[in-house]
Amino acid sequence: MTFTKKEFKIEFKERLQERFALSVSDASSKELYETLGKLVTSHYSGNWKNTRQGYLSEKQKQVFYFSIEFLPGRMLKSNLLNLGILDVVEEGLSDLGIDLEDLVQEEPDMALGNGGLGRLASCFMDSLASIGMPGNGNGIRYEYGLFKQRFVDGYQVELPDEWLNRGNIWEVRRESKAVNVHFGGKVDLIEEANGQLKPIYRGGYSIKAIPYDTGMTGFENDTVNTMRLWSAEVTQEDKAKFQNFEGRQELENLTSVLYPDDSNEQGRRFRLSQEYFFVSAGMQSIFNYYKTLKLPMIDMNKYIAIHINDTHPAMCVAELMRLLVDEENMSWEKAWDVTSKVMSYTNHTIMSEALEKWQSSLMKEVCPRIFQIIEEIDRRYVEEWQGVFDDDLIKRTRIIRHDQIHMAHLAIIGSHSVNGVAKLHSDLLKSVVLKDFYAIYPERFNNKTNGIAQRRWSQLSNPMLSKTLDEYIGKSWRKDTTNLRLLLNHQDNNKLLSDLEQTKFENKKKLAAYIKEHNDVTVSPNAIFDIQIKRLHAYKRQLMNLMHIIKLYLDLKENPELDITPRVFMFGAKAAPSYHFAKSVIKLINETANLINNDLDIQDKIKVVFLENYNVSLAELIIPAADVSEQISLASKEASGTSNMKFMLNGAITLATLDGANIEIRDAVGEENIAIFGLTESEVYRYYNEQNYNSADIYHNNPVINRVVNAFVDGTIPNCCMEGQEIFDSLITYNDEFFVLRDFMSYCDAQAWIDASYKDTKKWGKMSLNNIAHAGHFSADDTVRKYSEDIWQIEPIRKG
Ligand code: 26Q
Repeated sequence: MTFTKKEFKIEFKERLQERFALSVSDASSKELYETLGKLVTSHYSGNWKNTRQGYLSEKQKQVFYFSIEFLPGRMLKSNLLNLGILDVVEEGLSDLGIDLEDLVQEEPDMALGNGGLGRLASCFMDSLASIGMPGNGNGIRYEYGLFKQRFVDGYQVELPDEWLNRGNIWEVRRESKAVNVHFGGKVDLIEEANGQLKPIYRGGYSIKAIPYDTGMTGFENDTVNTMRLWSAEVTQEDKAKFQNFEGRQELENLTSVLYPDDSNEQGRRFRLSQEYFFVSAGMQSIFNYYKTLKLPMIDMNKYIAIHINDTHPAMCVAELMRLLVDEENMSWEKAWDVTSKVMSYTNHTIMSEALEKWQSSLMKEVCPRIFQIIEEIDRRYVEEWQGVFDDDLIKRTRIIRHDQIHMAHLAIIGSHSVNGVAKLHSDLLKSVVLKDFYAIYPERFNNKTNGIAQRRWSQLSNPMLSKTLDEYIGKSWRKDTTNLRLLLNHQDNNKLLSDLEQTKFENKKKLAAYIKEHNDVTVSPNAIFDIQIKRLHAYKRQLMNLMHIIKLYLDLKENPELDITPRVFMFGAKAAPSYHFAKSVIKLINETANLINNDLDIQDKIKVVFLENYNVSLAELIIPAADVSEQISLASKEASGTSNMKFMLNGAITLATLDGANIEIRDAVGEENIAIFGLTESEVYRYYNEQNYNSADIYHNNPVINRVVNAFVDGTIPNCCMEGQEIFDSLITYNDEFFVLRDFMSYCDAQAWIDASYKDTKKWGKMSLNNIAHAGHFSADDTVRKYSEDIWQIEPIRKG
């Protein structure tokens, strides 16, 4: 279904009148946005219905992607693009005197995630629909998304993200599909005549789970899949029942807030309840769907695949067992066979503190039947392998150990596939993190390197670059980004190189204007825009970036005539509210920015900007304007990274360690088009094995490092005595966990290479072109195709 510009204008005006009794000139941006939103949803609602009915009538195998986070950002433009009406609408609105961008700004970011993992889930939703795969999302509809970040006196302050305040035009509340999720109480097992154990529930309470569905439109293909997010509601009746229950307040607020920690935070009862809530609600709704197909339960794996995105939904394994054994009276053995064929699991982290564990006693309280089932899975696991593998191996890999439930173990034991998110990461899973499991189930392990929704990160966020590309290589890259390779035929086309440079310059001007408005700092678009945007984490080493900035500052103070290419260092990062170290780094960066930006000696050669409240929409403004992409985690720590892929697609040069997907980026663009530095993963592990890293030695023996580290404690950076001391201690007293000092000189060399290379405009332009040309490697469409073939065994939609 499509329309001409004329038809669009008529329909738009009619809808505006119908809904608000207004004409264009009287309407506010918000009213215009809502009108356009409704027009868009009505535009795809027919295909949404048809897609769902098609799956049903064809009984197609579908995947359900369980993720405790989704991070779609804004959806208006993405939907317009996918429906093939972006240009018509933009022009039509312009005829009416409306700037589409103004309406876009009215949409709050849907920020129901912390970072990479949630954004990946949303890129996958886009890609599943765009390649026409039967794929659904299942998650939580948090009333408050990730906190809004403000800086007060250089410190991070968190404010609630009230994204639903003004309504959400994309969601549909489906009261009729509500289910109850049972919490607490006691469960007795009674043996029945046939020997099966039947659970009898005593006490506890149910919480009503209401699904809110959002249509996920595919790119120009009539497919509209569903992302289903669950909201908890406690009825008046329930409230009366649990008057005295101490956790009642909590339960009422079960889906209020997203936990703002992207690792580390463990053991909170409330988080466990959130996990069981969306797992149980999602599994029940899949079960209800499957029953309408009237197929044998034992065949479920032929029609349903369930994906566990990190361990947060790992209870899916036990919940499916519960439904099959308790509700459908299937034997344990048969149910287990079905369950492990249905489930698959992705690991996103190697940081041991992020591996989820729960106290047995807590799980027993929150979901007693699930705890029993996990105990039984654990018991049978031990029984199965006793005598086959040695006892120590079994002990290390069993699910319950020292009264703790290891969620990754549950996910692996209950799945037929376990994958990492970049080649190096998947290798490390096999050789280090999940080595024991690799010995037991080698056939389950595989790699699926992450990818990005390339249409969003090029066509939508960088229309100027997109137009330039069209001019030289045609439009085929818009559907298939491997065609970006056609650019390689134009490497020596000076006109193209200068056009690319010009688009970058225009994007930098846009970002400079934003910075002027929000940070009141003037930055020149002629300077190198050097950018690090990601969660603030010690392993990501924003601190090393800061130390290099301090070094440049001290060098310039000593010799103001120093010839360096003007550079703007930019940061965007939220710190988990309880992550002390990360918050100190934010304060230090802000104070350093203040110091440098206001020091006349520096003559604008360097500027430092910390962009407040980094989110998906801000990323869409920042990435097109980047010259340098900072990907400087300690080798082996970043599972993959995905912003690295977005920067590359927008022509930034990657400055990176050989970590995560950076390695595959280097392989794609070639060594001459990337700046690599630092320890390799094997060198890092050698230090671990030999336990001979000593940061104090480096500090005492290297005068450059000595001077920079001292700047944290000698008053060079004003107003952060305490924070400076903490950082100093982390580096020297606590032996620099992430080898910042070890990699620092090598990082400075790489930065010097960037400085020199940028001066050679042609060389830089060619490097940039090469990065764009090879970015097709990292398309989420391809990644999802591989998941579909190798793991989920699903096929593109059959049109009935
Ligand atoms: C765990 C327990 C309790 C509370 C919170 C958590 C928690 C929440 C979020 C643990 C981890 C996360 C998120 C992890 C994440 O975003 N990982 C990133 O995943 C990306 C997509 O695969 C990778 O590109 C990144 O390298 C990885 O850091």
